[in-house]
Amino acid sequence: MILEKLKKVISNNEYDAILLSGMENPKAAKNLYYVTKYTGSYGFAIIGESFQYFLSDFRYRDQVKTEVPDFTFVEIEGSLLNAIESVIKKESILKLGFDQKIRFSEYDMYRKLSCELVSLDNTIENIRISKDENEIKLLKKACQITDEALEYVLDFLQPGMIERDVEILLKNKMIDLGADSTWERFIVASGERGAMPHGMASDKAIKSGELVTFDIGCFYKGYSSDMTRTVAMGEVSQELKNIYSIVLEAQTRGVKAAKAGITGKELDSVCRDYITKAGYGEYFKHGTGHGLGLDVHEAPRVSQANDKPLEVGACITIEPGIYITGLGGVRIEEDVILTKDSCIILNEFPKELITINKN
Ligand SMILES: [Mn+2]
Repeated sequence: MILEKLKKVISNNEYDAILLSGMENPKAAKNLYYVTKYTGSYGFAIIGESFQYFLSDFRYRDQVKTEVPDFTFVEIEGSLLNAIESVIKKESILKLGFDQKIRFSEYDMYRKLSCELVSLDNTIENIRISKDENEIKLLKKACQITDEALEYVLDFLQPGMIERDVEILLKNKMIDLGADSTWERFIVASGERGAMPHGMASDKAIKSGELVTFDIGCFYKGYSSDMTRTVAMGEVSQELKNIYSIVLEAQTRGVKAAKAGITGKELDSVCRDYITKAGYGEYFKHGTGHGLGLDVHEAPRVSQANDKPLEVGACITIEPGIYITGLGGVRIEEDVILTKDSCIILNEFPKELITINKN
C-alpha cells in the first residue's frame, strides 16, 4: 500500500513528517492525489510514521470523509498556517518534509511555521515509478481509449482536413469513450511540420503525399496514456518510407530490450545506435522515452542522462524518431510496463506504416 511505503520512507529519513499540498501547483497536487486519492481542489496532508492528517475547509468536509477516511480530518477555519501549526504542535514535529514542486509563494508561507523545513526532493516521484496492479489497469484503459480514438479518426481522415479539426475529433472521441479528460494539446504534424518533434496541431491542411504524426493521450481516473503514430496520407516518397522503417526497427528493438534492470541509458542506446548506424543519428535528438503515470512525463528518464537501472513495474514510453527540416518526420511510441524479464505493451494500435488512400 502506498501509505505504508511512504511511512517506511519517512522512518528512514531525517524528517518527522511530510506535508503534501494540493494548492496551486498541479504537479504537487498529483503527489497529494497519489498518496490520498483525494479529488478535491483544496487539501493538505501531513503524514508521519504513526499519524496522518488531512486538512481542508468546510467545502470539502464531506468529500474528505468519504475519499480519505483513514486520515484525521482537520477543518481549516481562518488561517491555513494556524491549522498546519496545530498539527505540528500536537505531533511535536521538528522537521517537516515539503514537496519541492510547490510554488515559492507557498514555500514562503510555510517558512513562518515553528518547525524546520526540509525538501523531499523526489521522494514521492520515486515511489510513483513502480506501478501497482490497479495503476496498470488504469493505464491500460487510457491506452485502449487512445488506440480506439485514433482508429476511429483514421477511418475518415482524408486530404484537405485541417490538423486542428483532426485534433478536436480525437479529443471528442476519447471523451466519448470514457476518458476523464484529454491532454490540453495534441501533436498533429503533417508534411514538413513533422520535422518539429512537438508540432502542435495547426491550421495547416493535410495533403496527399505527406506523413502525419499524431502524438496523443488522455487521462483515465487520473492516469495518462501517451501514444505516437505516423501515417501516410496517400503514397509518400521512398525516402520517407525508408525513414519510417528505420524508426520502426529502432522502436521494436527498444521494446524487445525493455525490462527491469536495464539502465535508462542502455535502453536509449539500443534505439539510438540503430538509428545512428542507419545514418540518421543526427536527426534523433531527444531521449528515447520517459516515465508515464499521473503525469504525462514523470520519472524515470529513458535517456543518456539516466544510468540507473529501471525498476520492475515502471511504466515507460519508447519513442524514437527522425526529424529532417524541410522533409518531415517520423516517430512511433508505445507505453510499456517493465517486468523482470521483458515488458508488457499497453497499446494495441499497429505499428506498420498505414497508408490512407482516398481522393
Ligand atoms: Mn511521450
